[in-house]
Amino acid sequence: MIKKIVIANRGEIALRIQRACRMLGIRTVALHSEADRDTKCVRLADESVCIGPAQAALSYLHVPAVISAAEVTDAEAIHPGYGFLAENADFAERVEQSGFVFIGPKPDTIRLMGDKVSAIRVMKAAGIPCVPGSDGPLGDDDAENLRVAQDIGYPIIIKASGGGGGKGMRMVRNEATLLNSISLTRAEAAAAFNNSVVYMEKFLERPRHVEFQVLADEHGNAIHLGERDCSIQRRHQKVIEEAPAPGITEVQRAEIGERCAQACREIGYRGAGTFEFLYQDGEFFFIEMNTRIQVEHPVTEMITGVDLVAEQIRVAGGETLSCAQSDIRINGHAIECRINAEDPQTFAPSPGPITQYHQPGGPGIRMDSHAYNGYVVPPYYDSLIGKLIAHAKTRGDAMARMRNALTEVVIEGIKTNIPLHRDIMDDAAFQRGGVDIHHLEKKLGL
Ligand code: MV4
Repeated sequence: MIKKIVIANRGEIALRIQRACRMLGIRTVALHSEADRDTKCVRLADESVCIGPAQAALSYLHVPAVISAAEVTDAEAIHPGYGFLAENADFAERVEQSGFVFIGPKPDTIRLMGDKVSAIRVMKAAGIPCVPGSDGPLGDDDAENLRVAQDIGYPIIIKASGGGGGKGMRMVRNEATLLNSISLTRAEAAAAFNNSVVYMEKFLERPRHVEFQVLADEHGNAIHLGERDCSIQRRHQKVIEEAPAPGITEVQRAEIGERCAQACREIGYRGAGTFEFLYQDGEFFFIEMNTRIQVEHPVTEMITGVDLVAEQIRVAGGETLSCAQSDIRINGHAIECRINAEDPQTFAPSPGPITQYHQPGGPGIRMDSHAYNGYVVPPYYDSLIGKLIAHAKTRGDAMARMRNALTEVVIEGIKTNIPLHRDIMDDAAFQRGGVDIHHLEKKLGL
């Protein structure tokens, strides 16, 4: 049994992890930088440790400082949250070598999924539908690469195996630019990820981003919790997510979801995970797997009633999942708006003191935020200051509750993207549901 957990993160997710710990009767150690002393997570923790200066590289990303904090507080486990060290296999390995539980998958699983070529290879072998592509790394044979692209059919996309989340990709419309694009992507990948391996996929022109949530324990149990639609994004930053994904049938959900759960059993997956798909013309195409708890996990929690962070902690401690697939029912619809401290027009970060803060409420409203009256948003980290989640029986009612909550919420002193969220709730195509990944950028005129 885990009795004390180090929370190696900040912001809203640190608070979310702390709440799950309290539900499980686990004591918490809040790690923080010098810039995050006056935070709710630090105030509410049983213990706290300052691990370094404001810059993340010297605090939240500083592996020896994080592990030392676990040692001096005599904790059993480390929860990495998302971002920072969450998908760093070397960190997970050092956590285990130091005698602590890493709350996440095995280091080798993180490493396997971090390499996109190997992730696609294992998922294809496990029966997950993938994008037609090179089925492995591209070699140095120009004629062969031209042939591979010809067989797939243009347009194609070159991706770095060490990339992901939008970094290290290049779209190619015809064979005139193929070889040059491969060289450029290779060089960028070598510089950015210290890994020059690239691969090729058919480029999908108008996909939606639909991802499946899974949970697995060390005893061979794995379940899926349905899917989320994350297509409302700008420059690879998600803005709004919802669950279930509009238009996905129960049959599709059961089929793809069960394949994801089966893949987890086959690879010995442990903890929470997400299978990312592109969805176009009624078909799912796997692109990547995330091995962390995700920002948008609350929409899945709202429609399933499962506490995903608590399940992560339970299975990390060697317990079995608290629910079987037959216990999972999709109940209604949930939408999440990411509230960022940024200019709603230019998207420039807007750090500084919050002079007035009032959270919205009412039936079906949840706000996950570390902000409070007088909180100063530091300039050193991402600009996410909260997540507003609306849940209701139908998608239309969830949108109505969201619109109310967006009217009710007060955040003054800094700029936020709340006006953008109000615009999107009033967008006719968003209201119909099922817009593609380009919709928001087109609407914004980018
Ligand atoms: C693609 C694609 C079209 N076709 N792959 C971008 C992030 C990374 N996770 C994968 N990405 C894409 N891969 C093929 N074969 C279009 C994107 C893409 C995208 C995907 C999901 C969410 C937003 C996106 C924005 C631009 C491009």
